[in-house]
Amino acid sequence: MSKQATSTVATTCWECSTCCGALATLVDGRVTEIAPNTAHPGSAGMFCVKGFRGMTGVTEAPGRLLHPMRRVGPRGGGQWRQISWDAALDEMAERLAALRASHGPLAIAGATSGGYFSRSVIHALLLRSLGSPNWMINQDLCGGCRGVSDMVTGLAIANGEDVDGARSVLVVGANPQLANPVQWQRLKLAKKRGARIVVIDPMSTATTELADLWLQPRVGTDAALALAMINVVIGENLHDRAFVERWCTGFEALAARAAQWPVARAAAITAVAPESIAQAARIYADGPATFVSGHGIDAAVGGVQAFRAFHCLLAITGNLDRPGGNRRIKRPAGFRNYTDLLHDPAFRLPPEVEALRIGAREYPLWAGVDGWQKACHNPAVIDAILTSRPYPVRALYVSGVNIAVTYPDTARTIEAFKALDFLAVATHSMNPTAAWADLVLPKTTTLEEEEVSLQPGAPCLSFTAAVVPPRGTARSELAIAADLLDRLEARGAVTQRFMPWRSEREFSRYLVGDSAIDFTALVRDGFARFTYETGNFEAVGFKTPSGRVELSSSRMAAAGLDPLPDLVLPQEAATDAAFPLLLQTGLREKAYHHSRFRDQDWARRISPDPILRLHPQSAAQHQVAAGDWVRVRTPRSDGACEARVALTERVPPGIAVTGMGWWRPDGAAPHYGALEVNINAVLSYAGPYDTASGSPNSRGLACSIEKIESSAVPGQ
Ligand SMILES: Nc1nc2c(c(=O)[nH]1)N[C@H]1C(S)=C(S)[C@@H](COP(=O)(O)OP(=O)(O)OC[C@H]3O[C@@H](n4cnc5c(=O)[nH]c(N)nc54)[C@H](O)[C@@H]3O)O[C@H]1N2
Ligand SMILES: Nc1nc2c(c(=O)[nH]1)N[C@H]1C(S)=C(S)[C@@H](COP(=O)(O)OP(=O)(O)OC[C@H]3O[C@@H](n4cnc5c(=O)[nH]c(N)nc54)[C@H](O)[C@@H]3O)O[C@H]1N2
Ligand code: SF4
Ligand SMILES: [Mo]
Repeated sequence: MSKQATSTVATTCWECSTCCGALATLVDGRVTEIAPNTAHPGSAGMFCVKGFRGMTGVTEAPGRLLHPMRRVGPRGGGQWRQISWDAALDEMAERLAALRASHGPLAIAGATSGGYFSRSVIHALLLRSLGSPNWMINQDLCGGCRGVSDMVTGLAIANGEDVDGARSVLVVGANPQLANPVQWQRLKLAKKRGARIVVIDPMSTATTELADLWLQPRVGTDAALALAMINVVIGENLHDRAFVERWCTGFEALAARAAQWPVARAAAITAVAPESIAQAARIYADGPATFVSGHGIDAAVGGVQAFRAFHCLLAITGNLDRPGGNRRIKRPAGFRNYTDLLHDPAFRLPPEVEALRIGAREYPLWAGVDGWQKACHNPAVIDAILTSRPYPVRALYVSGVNIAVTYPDTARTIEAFKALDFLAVATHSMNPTAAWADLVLPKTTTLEEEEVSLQPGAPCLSFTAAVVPPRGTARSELAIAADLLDRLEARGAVTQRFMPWRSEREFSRYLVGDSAIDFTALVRDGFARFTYETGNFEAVGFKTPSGRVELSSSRMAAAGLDPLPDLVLPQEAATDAAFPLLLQTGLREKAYHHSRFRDQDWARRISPDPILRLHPQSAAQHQVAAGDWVRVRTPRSDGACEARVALTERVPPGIAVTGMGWWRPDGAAPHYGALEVNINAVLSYAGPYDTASGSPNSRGLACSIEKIESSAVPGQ
């Protein structure tokens, strides 16, 4: 018997943004086990099924795309021919160069998931190299409201919560039990050691069960709670006067705005008892307190204002950048985080070109020259493809995002695909987005690509190792971009090469730079700690026009928006008798990350069908029972989405709660179920939008349900 070669490689799981430290065991070059890295300062040994099964599941999937594919026949016709990388990249360069010459660089756009990933930043730099500022990220749907509020208030915390050091924890619109096992564990430990936990959520969850105090507001009314809490804090003199005087501007104005929100008014709007609001304020003010926020108050009209209200509460109670509060993001001296490159003048197009980014005029804090991540307003790009307004967009390169499933209004996204002159999609496997491409490029997975990332919460740097060589001919974003840029340069189609690196290792070394981080140790351990000082406001100031925390935001005012936080209702209520329920989308499922893992047996066993959760009372009213299939519709779209009813008293009567990301890998091309079981098929991307971030509402929408026969269900 030959001796087997066994080794263990430290890496990071990127199957969700928790970024747990992981250890991959290899036997004869094959990954046999993925386990948590207990030494990792961020995840401290926590992990989940997506890490255990998902990373290898995606990498080794039988349906994995191993070679570039070229469309044969009509777009979306499901006919493909395998081609070489040389042929694929030559064709892509040729098509992009031609469209750039005929329509200008602005006619070329890109879509990727978000600034979280280095590969997304590489994608942005590729587009900028072509001269195009038109880069779409999905963060208008994820964390963007938080990001814009954080930026204009000047906190620079992202989330930065220090649950371990907190005396009280305020959880708003987050359910870490499903979404973030590391945070969930930390919350449970905090509870055990006596920290008080306040949770704001319209629905009962495992997290609300952990709470000492649960506030159950009406959907989309959180800003009223936060303003009333500010009013209690100021009225009872519980704020941190020293911090406010030294580091904040606009306190008087904030106090005046909050004074408009006595608890009784907030109670009437939110349906939370006035004494509970006051109690929540007192608990939070008795810090150090940390603010744990989630998707429940993001991705909605009024999301930025809701976050502003909580961020102001955080600042006036002095919970900024102190142990047990919310830490500001810090980096080791000399280290560059890849997200920094988006803002670094050395990697920027001229301001007059950036000002032409789609959405820059309407949403300057999002898409403008000084916008949050300098990304487009996505629905406006879809419109530009379909209407040529404000100017034509003719080519799209989509990479590492499944926008046919994860953007609202699936039918319109698909119409846009059809209207393009050229669509390239980089992906691991065929999906409802890639199905419409002219060229499909096979991408490396998290087990096959390298990355150095900053984990501000830990705080540490994390290393993601290329644990195994790419399967087939899969390539990383960086490798694709480098080779494509060579070809574009040869065709005179490059404005300036903003992506000079030739390998992921070269890029990693560039990021680590001349910092004191020991690169070899970082690679060996999978992480590197760095010294972290809190409260050093003198040394590291606030990135606002005033150099202070702006409770009244001059940047909001300059954008023509309310400088003070206020309640902005989602503007949608179930008043139409034909659409009597309120729809909540995006409930997290343990086995899936949005549209990922849908082809994996382990995940389908855990969660075989899309589920619509109803209170038993609502089910009785609509004459449906547990296990029935229903079709969901909204007045905002012609689409429909099928799901299976589950009954639970966790959901209040009148509300229908579902997940997202459903499609059927074994369904018929080109939709693969994206128009049948995908909740975004019934959502609209046509507004209303948050006035600062441009986010649409992904919950709180009027909907109807209609029972359908199971024979109508595809795949049954
Ligand atoms: N297993 C798994 N984990 C994931 C993901 C996944 O797909 N699967 N996705 C990851 C990603 S990208 C994200 S963004 C995170 C999101 O994870 P979280 O930030 O935890 O957000 P959600 O789970 O969407 O929603 C949290 C809670 O918000 C509540 N909520 C809904 N509307 C409101 C409201 O108006 N006010 C308040 N206060 N609460 C409201 C919901 O009832 C829900 O309990 O999860 C990450 N983790
Ligand atoms: N209606 C509604 N819509 C929503 C939401 C909602 O709550 N309701 N939630 C929103 C949120 S929070 C988010 S984050 C978005 C998510 O939207 P997406 O980013 O589209 O979500 P995913 O399905 O996780 O990832 C899409 C693709 O990423 C690629 N990918 C995955 N892992 C890797 C990897 O390790 N390496 C590489 N190179 N590529 C990889 C795969 O090609 C995969 O198909 O959806 C948003 N859409
Ligand atoms: S929570 Fe799960 S999917 Fe997310 S990084 Fe950790 S192990 Fe991976
Ligand atoms: Mo997200």
